[in-house]
Amino acid sequence: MCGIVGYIGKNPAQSILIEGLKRLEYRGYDSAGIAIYNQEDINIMKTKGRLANLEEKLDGNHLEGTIGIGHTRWATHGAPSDHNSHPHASHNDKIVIVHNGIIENYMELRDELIEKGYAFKSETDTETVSHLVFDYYKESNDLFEAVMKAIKRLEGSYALGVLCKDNPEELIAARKDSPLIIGKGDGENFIASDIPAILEHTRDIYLLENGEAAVIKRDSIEIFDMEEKTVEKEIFHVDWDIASAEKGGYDHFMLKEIFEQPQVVKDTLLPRLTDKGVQLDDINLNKEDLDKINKIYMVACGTASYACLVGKYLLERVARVPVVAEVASEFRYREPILDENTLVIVVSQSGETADTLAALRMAKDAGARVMAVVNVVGSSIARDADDIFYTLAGPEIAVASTKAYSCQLGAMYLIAAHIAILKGKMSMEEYKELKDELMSIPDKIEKILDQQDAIKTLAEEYIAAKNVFYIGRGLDFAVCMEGSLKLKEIAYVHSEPYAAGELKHGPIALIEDDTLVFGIVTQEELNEKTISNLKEVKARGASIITIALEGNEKAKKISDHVIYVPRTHWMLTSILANIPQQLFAYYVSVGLGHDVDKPRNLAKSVTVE
Ligand code: HGA
Repeated sequence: MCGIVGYIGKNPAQSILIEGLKRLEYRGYDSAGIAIYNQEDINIMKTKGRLANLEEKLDGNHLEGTIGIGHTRWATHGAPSDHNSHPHASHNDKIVIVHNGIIENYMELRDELIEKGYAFKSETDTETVSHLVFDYYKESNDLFEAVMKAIKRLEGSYALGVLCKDNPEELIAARKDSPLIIGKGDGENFIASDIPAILEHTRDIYLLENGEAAVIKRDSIEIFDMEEKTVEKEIFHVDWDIASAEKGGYDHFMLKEIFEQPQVVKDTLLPRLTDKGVQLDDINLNKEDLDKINKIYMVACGTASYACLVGKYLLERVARVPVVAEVASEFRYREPILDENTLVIVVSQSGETADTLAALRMAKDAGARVMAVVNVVGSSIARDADDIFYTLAGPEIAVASTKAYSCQLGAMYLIAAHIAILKGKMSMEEYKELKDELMSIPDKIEKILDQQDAIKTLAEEYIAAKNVFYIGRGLDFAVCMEGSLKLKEIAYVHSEPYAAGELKHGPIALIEDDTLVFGIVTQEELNEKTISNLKEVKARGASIITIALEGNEKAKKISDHVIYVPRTHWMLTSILANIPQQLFAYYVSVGLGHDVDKPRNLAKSVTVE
């Protein structure tokens, strides 16, 4: 997530840090800051907002020094604000750090440190790390040792850059599950969360692996593993240009984001799964509140509205409460029946979607309780909702949503389980079974991504398709909706999603020789029905690609091609079945020569009606 840049060398650090952060702006951020050591103090300047705001603050307050760290923040814990911006200092400014990632056990660590007398200035998870490093540092006065001790206590993900007031000659870096690289220069070295930040200065890079840390001086870089044993690393010489470096070597942001899904889904799900149930920190809805709720509306726009559809199917089935899923632009104008016994769940990646925000405000005015599922901390929807579920997808750059949608589905699974448990409709045994499966979802996504080449070949085979149908039943119908939208929005191919049983009520008239039909077949009790519908279109000349659970021989038999996804709990198949659809739409779009990341007529955040 977002950006880290660090420098140790002979040149003024400020401009190197600011220019490096500018190279990371494409990743999205809400605040920025730098810390520079001037041989006496580590001076920090940070601010909410754009890098231009930081530059304004630095104008006339230039930070002197040749060693420093910089950060662009995309808030995950604590709203975007000056005091939540990085760098974060320990209580006497001795240790100063920048961090990308999420410290999952920060609450426990924070309590422990408060008990020891440390005072916190921010709401971030990151500040815990600066106090923790200091706490170890004061025992030994050895910065590297203190960082190693601290990171051994951290659960979650981190890329860290650490400075210490007593050590003007070194910069410490460490990473786990958040990217961090080291750039090797001549009498100067760099750290960065991504290559473009330092490409102007060096093309010789060490790629830090998970669990590695480094002591970086002007003339040396030493890399260690968690046992503090030296790691010998090959230099990676970068010959990409800046544009492809921004995409991490992928051709498009969309593909990069598709491949980030195992990690972001893990970030969204795992910290919330405890043995006692789902732990949702920003949701205060309790059993008593739920007993009063007699209806749930799930409201969103576009892709997020398909997450709502999945939410509706799950909540009704497992929590036994009536749910209406609806697009916000309709909901807000049709005078739905809302009162204090209604729960409205709104879903929005940006948290600024105009229709969804209007629906939220209307629901609140009518006395309903509003829960929001959003990706952007501190966004308008997050601020106005009573309960919040933050998806932890990180900034999504491609206009067409992929990783944010998968995290929204993750949110639906957890919210459905949480409400079902509170209402006494899901037993602990049932939850445990679901939890085990949820924990394996990131690896299963990885397995589907391994089929990238086969899906690319399929996309090439059907690149000339003019009309594509997606059919499925139940939860698979929601998968169809998203698959069809993705193909429309990035490949500009006309496609229709249909509940498989509806086909014969009209649209089957459109099926002719070689019409491409996707069959989504992951719901065991509905498989036979959907397969019958696929037979009907086959008989009329259609070509069929089926997305089915591993081992479904019947689906394979009636299809021209089958894409298998790993078996999982019935509630969770949509997140897996959707991944091949993303890759298919992506490769059709690439094959047709479209601007994948910025499709025509579309905007990332729809802040107008
Ligand atoms: N969790 C930290 C860091 C988030 C991040 O990686 N931003 O770029 C926070 O919320 O400050």
